Amino acid sequence: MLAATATAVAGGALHHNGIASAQDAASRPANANPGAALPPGEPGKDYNPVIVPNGWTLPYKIVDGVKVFHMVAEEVDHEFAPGLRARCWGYNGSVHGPCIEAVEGDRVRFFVTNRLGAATTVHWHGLIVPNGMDGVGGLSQKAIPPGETYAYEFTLRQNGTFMYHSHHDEMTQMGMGMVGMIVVHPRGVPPDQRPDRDFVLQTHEWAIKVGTNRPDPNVMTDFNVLTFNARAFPGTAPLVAKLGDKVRMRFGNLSAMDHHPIHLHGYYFKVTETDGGRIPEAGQWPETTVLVPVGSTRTVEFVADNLGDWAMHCHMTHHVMNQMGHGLPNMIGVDPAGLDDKIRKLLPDYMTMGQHGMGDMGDMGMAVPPNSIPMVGGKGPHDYITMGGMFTILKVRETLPNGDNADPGWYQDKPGDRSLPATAEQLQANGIAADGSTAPKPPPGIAAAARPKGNPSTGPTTRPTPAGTSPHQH
Ligand SMILES: [Cu+2]
Repeated sequence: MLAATATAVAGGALHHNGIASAQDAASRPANANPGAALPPGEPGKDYNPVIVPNGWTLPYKIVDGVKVFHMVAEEVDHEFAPGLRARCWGYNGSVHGPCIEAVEGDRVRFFVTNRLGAATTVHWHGLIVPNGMDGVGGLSQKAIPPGETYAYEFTLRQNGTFMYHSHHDEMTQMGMGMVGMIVVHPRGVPPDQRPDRDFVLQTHEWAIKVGTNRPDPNVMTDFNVLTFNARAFPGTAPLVAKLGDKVRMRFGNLSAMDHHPIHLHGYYFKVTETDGGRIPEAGQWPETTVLVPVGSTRTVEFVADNLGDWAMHCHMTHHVMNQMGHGLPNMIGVDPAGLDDKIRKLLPDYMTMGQHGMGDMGDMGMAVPPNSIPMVGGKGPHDYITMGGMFTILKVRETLPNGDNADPGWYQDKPGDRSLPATAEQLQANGIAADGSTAPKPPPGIAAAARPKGNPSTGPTTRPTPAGTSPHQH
């Protein structure tokens, strides 16, 4: 695991505030002048720049020792995945806005130009800033009118993972995409203690009705496009790492209504950071799924010591589906034979779908309506991948022949390391009947009662009570 950077940071306690300062006092060296800015931190020298899959980092210039950024709020024609575009609101021509990367102690100045038709602000979510720089429309400033440029300026007194977003008509503006990530690196971390791969991923949810080309920010529950960095699988770029790399992943969530439990296969990781700061090493707990609540960031770290193509996705199963069809009737188990014949008299191409689930929906090659994508899927090395939405792949390789962050292609596993059809010899040697008849069955009392003859849907709803129990003890 990575060194606990909080203790290694010179000037790591540029701010003190309430209970936190008492708790942190022992581990965070005090700075004599909490408001003082330090010389601008430099990439390479002070930090290893982050990787933003499908995104980018906003360049800055230095004017009189201040890092100067220029953000432009504007409409953006954005592609969520090949085949699905929408007119969103973002920053500097991208959705979401670019990642802002700086170093603790930096003095930063943001010019925000509003090219939207509506007033807007930028709020620096999680950053400790002077009240008038907090970006809450009406409360801490006048919202930036269309066509105008406002300036924000403050000193970064923390390190960690934060976010920015519009804080004016939030439901509309954030629902249209006006969010982004902020990474503030600590100072004084030796290069060998920094992560080799420092990924930034922002989760979001959108409602883009099939046939439309704008997100609907008024929707409260029916989100149908779920994204990492505003891309839905198969539109998500893989996360590439080299065997042995120290990997950090920073997740932020500014979805309207949903928390996202992000699950990584092939690894366990430690949760090392929230948007409140670095978690002391003794408190970093191991997990395979990290819940990223709305309005929060979570950072996880691990060493990439397991080769392969590893799925990483939100574990809410409706969040790994794409558009179309969440309002479908439940067809699981339906025998459509007679129905299809009747309907084909009216609609010659008609075919009932979904009686075996949604797994076949992607690779049937069905035409989908204009500007929409199949509910699931992209081509995988062995079969169709029946996932969509908030799904991506961590690719860990011994060598990266295509370059550092380029997709190395599909993983070539070793003979014997992949699930294959069982051979007759295997089945016989292990005493397994391929029809399932030799498989263990539940003990009496657990097994379901045999179905009564006749119409299964009108059979008795009560089950036999196991000996010695009453029905209320189930
Ligand atoms: Cu989710």
